[in-house]
Amino acid sequence: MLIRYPSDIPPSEITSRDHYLSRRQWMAGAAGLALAGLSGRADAAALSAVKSPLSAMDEKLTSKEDVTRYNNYYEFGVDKADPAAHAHTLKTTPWTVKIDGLVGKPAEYALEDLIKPATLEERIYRMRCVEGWSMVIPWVGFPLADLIKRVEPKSNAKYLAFETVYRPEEMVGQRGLLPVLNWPYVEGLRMDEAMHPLALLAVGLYGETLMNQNGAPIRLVVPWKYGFKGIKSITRISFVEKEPETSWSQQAPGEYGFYANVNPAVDHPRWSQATERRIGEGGLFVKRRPTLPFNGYADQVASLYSGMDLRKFY
Ligand SMILES: Nc1nc2c(c(=O)[nH]1)N[C@H]1C(S)=C(S)[C@@H](COP(=O)(O)O)O[C@H]1N2
Ligand SMILES: [Mo]
Repeated sequence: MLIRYPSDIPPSEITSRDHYLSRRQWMAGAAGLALAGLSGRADAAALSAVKSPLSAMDEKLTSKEDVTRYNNYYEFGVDKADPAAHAHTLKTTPWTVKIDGLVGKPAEYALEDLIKPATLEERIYRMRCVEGWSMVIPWVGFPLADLIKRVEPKSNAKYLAFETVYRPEEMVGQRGLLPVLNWPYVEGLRMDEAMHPLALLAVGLYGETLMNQNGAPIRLVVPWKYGFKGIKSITRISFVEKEPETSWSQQAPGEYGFYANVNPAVDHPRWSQATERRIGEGGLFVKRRPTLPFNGYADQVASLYSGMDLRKFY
């Protein structure tokens, strides 16, 4: 996000989706659990999910095309079209997530075993990127809090540290001599943020398993924070005592903080955060929308930060 401001992808740059999207195979092993089975398409599997009262009901969904072709996933390149073009090289079967640190049940968990006990929900959330654009995405996932409770955190576990897979041989953007970020991509949440019912581990969107460009097979979604907190393709979650490092604040500490709550009153040093462009609302005369405190989730989350100076803890 430091690099450039790509415009919308011209249709001529969009390659056939079926051509490069990888087959979702982990579903086969997990079928019959919370899952409806294969959809018959080569690249994704249908997921059954219950509707959630936590969904934003009054928003028009961003098209699936935009959600899956206009992405930030720097492990596959810095242009918005790069992840859709290059992410098929990531092998997501089998997949494990290492859970370690201050927990009663540390282990290297198979993805299926993390999903099996969960009830998958559809959660329609606004997503606001720190670059000044937004989308509305129907995720499928389960509350991060459910997973946290299952692994029995110790009382001195104050934060969660997340890590994306590090596989330069499968991720073209991790191979450069001048890395854009310190790989692997890392993120973190305070324990009370992680336990908040809105914090979601997503395994799908639009009723199907995640495509690689959206962070398959499992990624974080924290709708009241800037999009970069939503770390993709998670391989490790550590329970720790101290605030963990995060990739974007390592890269530019004056521009990206640990908290990264959506806040129209605190501008990025190089641009305003007061308004946003909703992806898909094209046209010459379409106005930018006002950005809402905590991305419109203030009623639910503002109390997490009472007494904190949000200009200091941006
Ligand atoms: N591992 C990893 N996770 C990441 C990113 C990234 O570059 N690498 N980009 C972040 C940013 S800036 C945004 S806005 C969202 C975009 O998610 P989407 O492409 O699924 O819409 O993913 C976030 N998660
Ligand atoms: Mo972002």
